[in-house]
Amino acid sequence: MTNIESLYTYSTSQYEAVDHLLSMGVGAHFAALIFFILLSRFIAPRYRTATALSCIVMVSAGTILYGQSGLWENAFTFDQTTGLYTPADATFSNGYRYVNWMVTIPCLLTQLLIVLDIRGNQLFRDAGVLILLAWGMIVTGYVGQLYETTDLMQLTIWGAISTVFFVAMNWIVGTRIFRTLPLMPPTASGAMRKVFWLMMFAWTLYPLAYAVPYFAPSAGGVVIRQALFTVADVSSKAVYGIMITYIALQRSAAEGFEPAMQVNSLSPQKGTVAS
Ligand code: RET
Repeated sequence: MTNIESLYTYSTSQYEAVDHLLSMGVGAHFAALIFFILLSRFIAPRYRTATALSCIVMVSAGTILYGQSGLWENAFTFDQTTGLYTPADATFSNGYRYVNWMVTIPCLLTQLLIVLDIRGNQLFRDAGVLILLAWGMIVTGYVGQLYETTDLMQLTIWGAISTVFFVAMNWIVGTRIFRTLPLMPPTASGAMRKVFWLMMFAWTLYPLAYAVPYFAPSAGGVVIRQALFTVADVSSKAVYGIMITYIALQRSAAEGFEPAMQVNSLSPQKGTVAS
C-alpha cells in the first residue's frame, strides 16, 4: 500500500519543483496565520471565532506540509551516476493530508456558518451534518487512495462513494449560502458569493489530485498532483480564510463595532476633527 510518488525516479527539476511547492505551502500558511492573529482584534466578538478557526487551520495545515516536505526529502536520494532522484528507504505518502482534513475541514465549514450568522441549535445541527458528511468523504477517500498502486477498481469505487458525500456536503453549503445572501449587509454579500465559487473551484482540485493515477501515472503526473494540492491548499484555507475574515469585518462594521468601522474608514480616527 503506497502512493505512486514512491514508484518513480525524478529529474532534478521535477524533484525540486515538488520540494519547492511543499515549502511554499508551509510559508503561505504561517504567513496567513500572522495576518489572522493581527486582524482578529478588529472583528466583533460575535464573528471572531471564525478568524480564530482560521488560525487553527493555518497551524494544522502548515505543520502537516512541513512534515510532507521533510518526508519528500527523506524518500528520495540523489544518484550521482544517473543524475536522478531515486526512491530511498522512507516511503512518501499523501495519507497524512487526508487525516489532517479530518481536523481542518470541520473548522472551514464551521467558520462559514459563523459568518453566515447561523447560531444556537441551528449551528450545532448544520455543523454536525456537514462534519459527518465531510468525514464520510475523507475516510472513504483515504481508503481509496491506499489502492492507487495496486487496484484502480478499488480507487474508483471508494472515490465514487466519497464523491456522493462531497456532492451532498456542497449542496447543503450552497443552500445555506444562497438562502442567507439577502439577509447580509451588501458590503458582505458579494464576497460571500465569491466564497462559494472559491470553494467549488478549490475543493474540486482535491478529487482531481486523487485521480492522477488514472491519467498521469508518471513522475510528471506526481509534479502535477503536488501542484494541484498546493493550489488547492492555499486557496481553500488561506485565501478562503482571508475572505471569511473580510466578511466578518464587514458584518462587524455594519453592526457598529468601532474597530471594524475604523478599518473601513466609517468612523473618524481619534484626534481628527469632523468638518
Ligand atoms: C477525495 C476522494 C475522491 C473523491 C473526493 C475527494 C474530496 C476531497 C476534498 C478535500 C478537501 C480538502 C480541504 C482541505 C482543507 O484543509 C477525498 C480526494 C470528492 C473535497 C478543503
